[in-house]
Amino acid sequence: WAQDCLVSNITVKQDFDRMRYQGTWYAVAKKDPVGLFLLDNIVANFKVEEDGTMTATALGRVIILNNWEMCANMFGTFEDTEDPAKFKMKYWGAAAYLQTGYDDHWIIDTDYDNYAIHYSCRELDVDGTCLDGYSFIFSRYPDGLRPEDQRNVTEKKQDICFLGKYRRVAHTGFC
Ligand code: ODT
Repeated sequence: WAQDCLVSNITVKQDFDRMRYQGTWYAVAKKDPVGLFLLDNIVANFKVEEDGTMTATALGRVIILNNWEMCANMFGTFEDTEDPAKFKMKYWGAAAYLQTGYDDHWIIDTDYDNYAIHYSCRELDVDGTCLDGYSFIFSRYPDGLRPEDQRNVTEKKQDICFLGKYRRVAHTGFC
């Protein structure tokens, strides 16, 4: 099949269930955006609040002001859209010098128990492809994906036109 890489053609998880998505996810790979922020040791924790809102916290190693290495403590709230797997994520840091923003947050695929593929396009190109975006591959286990999930994850990386653009995310215990 021919791949057009149009952001509007990217498919996301059908009937996404935020309740089952809760809990800890370890980033095992990341496609960076322009001006990357979270470097490694990235762990996200999702929660559904009593009013049904999805929220998350994330830890990750960052380098602030060129040379100051620290563990960033980040918070996010997710606004619902008409698609249950597409959110708008408002995020901020525990400290004022950390990044804040408002990004798309799409769950491309997940089986809830083992792996998840996240996608965010920050800037659309004039042709409808993504000019600046980022993506996380999450695992429920810090040491990586199960072999049986790897083929599907590779396929999804291709579907979102980020295949070959990921780097491994190390978990060394820094955060
Ligand atoms: O690291 C980058 O270069 C871009 C990502 C910055 C966004 C980090 C904000 C995290 C806010 C807390 C939410 C956690 C959910 C994480 C799930 C996926 C990654 C945004």
